Amino acid sequence: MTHLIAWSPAEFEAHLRAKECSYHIHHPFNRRMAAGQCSPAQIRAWVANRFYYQANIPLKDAAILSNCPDRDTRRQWVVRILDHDGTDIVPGGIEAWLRLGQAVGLERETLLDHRHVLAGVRFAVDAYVNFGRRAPWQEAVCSSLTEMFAPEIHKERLAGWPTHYPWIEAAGLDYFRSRIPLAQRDVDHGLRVTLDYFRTREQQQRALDILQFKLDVLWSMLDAIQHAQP
Ligand code: AHQ
Repeated sequence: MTHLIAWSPAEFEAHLRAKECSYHIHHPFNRRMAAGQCSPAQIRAWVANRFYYQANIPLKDAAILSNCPDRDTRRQWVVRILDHDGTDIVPGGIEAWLRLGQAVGLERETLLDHRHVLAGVRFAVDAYVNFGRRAPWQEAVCSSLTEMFAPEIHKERLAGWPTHYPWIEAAGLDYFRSRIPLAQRDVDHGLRVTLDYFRTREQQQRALDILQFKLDVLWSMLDAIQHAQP
C-alpha cells in the first residue's frame, strides 16, 4: 500500500469543509421549505421530528463527556448540555424548540412524548446517539462538525420564514437566532480536537468518513420527513 502523506491542518480543515456539498441545506425538502413551499402541516411535521434530534443532543453530549478523561475538554464540552437543557437562569435550546412548536401550532406534550416521530428519523437520531456512546470521544467530537455549516441554514430560516410563513409567531424563530454564535463557538472547539487527534492520512480519511456519517444522519431525517409528506 502506498504511504500517503498526511494533510497539513489547513488542508485537512479544507477537506472537512468541502463536505458542505452533502449538508442538509441542499436536501430537496429543505430547498422547498426555504422557498416557502411547505404547508403548515409539513412545517409542523418537520418541527415535531426535529425535536427528537434536539432532545437527544444532550444525551449524545453527555455520552461524550462520560468517555472523555480530559478535564479541560470536559469543562469546554459540558456547556453544550446546558445550552440545550437550560439552567435556572436561561431556558435553553430544548425550551426554545418547544416555543417553536407552540409558534407553529404544536402543543408541548405532542413534542415531548415524540408521538409524531417517524421511524426513519428515530433510526437516524438513535444511530447518532449510539455513535456518541460507543466511538472514541474524539471521533464523536468530530461527528458534531456538521455544525460548521449550521450558521448558514439558521440564517436562511431567519431571512425567509417571516416572509414565507407569516403565520408563524416571530418568537418561535428565537432558537435559530440563538444557535448562530453557539455553533461558531462549538465548531472552534470541535475543530481543535479534530485537527489535533486525526494525524496520519488514514486517520484524516477516517475523520472525513465520520463527518459523512453525520451528514447522512441529517440527510436521512429529511428523507423520512419528505417521504411521509401527506
Ligand atoms: O440545533 C442544532 C444543534 O444544537 C446541533 C448540535 C450539533 C451536534 O452536536 O451534532 N449539531 C447541531 C445541529 C443543530 N441544528 C441543525 C439544523 O439544521 O438546525 C444542524 C445540526 C448540525 O449541523 O449538526
